[in-house]
Amino acid sequence: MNDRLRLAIQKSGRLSDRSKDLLERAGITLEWRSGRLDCRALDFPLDVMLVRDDDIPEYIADGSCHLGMVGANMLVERLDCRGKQGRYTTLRPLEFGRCRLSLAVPKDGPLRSPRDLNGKRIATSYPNTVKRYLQEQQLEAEIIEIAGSVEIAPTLGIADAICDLVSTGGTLVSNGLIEIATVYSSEAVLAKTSKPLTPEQSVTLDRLTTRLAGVVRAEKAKYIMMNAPADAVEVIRGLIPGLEEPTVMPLHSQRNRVAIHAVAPEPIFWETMERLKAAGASSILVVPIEKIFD
Ligand code: PRT
Ligand code: ZN
Repeated sequence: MNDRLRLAIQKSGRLSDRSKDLLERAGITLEWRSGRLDCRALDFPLDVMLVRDDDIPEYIADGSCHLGMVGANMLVERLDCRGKQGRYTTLRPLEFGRCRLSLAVPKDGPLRSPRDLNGKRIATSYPNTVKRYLQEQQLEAEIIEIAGSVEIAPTLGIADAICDLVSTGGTLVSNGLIEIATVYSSEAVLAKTSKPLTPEQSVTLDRLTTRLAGVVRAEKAKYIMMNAPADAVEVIRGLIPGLEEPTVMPLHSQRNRVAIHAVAPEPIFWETMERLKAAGASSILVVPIEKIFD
């Protein structure tokens, strides 16, 4: 069968639940059988492979998987920094798995900036990305490659600094480390192989990306409705970030007021609601959107 697409997602870890959830919300039913690392979608020409996140970039690059949901950090480390950036394209960010690859040093030590790392040792699981950063910054430091628990390296005396992923920053604090520079900002993305797809697979890919885009955009977007003075419509449009054409309808009983309905692409915060009210809006409703299909 050459019409089915093969998608790699992380088997277990920080990205796996969100990846499965996205597929499910895109209307793709997967029946996971215990012990099996591949799964055929029941109602869509898609097969999903459960693998380690480290392996996803190479599967995409060699075309053994057409698609992958993976941290952009991993694509940079495994492909871009090895001159293989042409082997894939990033189709879209997935709005989860946000983190940054940061340089960190002992809080109580003498190192304070990337310049101080000249001649020092940096422990990391991202040696290629760190090497590229050092070259760009014209710094010379020794890279100590460690598979995991990188934060312990300075305490063990095997490195002077670390370069690791940070999300809340809690792990750095617990290990007496502070960030001194961001090397790369990352989030999970949908990436596609550069190897050619069959016409059937291309059609499936279009359907899949449209659905995923609909789910990802809907997650952030809100539907907002309110009544407002007719002459405040332009002010109100300016108060809602990214708002495109709102629908403006006359109110049956109040001639100088209108109903405004619109899709807001970003979340609506309480501060915005307060500003809308100050501009004369009333009965402001903000409701979640399940899917967007353009
Ligand atoms: O078994 P497998 O190889 O598939 O999984 P893994 O253990 O290597 O990866 P996993 O699940 O930890 O991470 C997968 C991806 O999640 C990463 O490649 C990133 O794209 C993304 N991600 C987002 C993170 C984090 N946030 C994160 N905080 N990956 C790892 N961390 C770790 C970090 O290494 C550090 O140890 O969490 C710790 C720091 O967290 P905070 O919140 O204390 O700052
Ligand atoms: Zn991994």
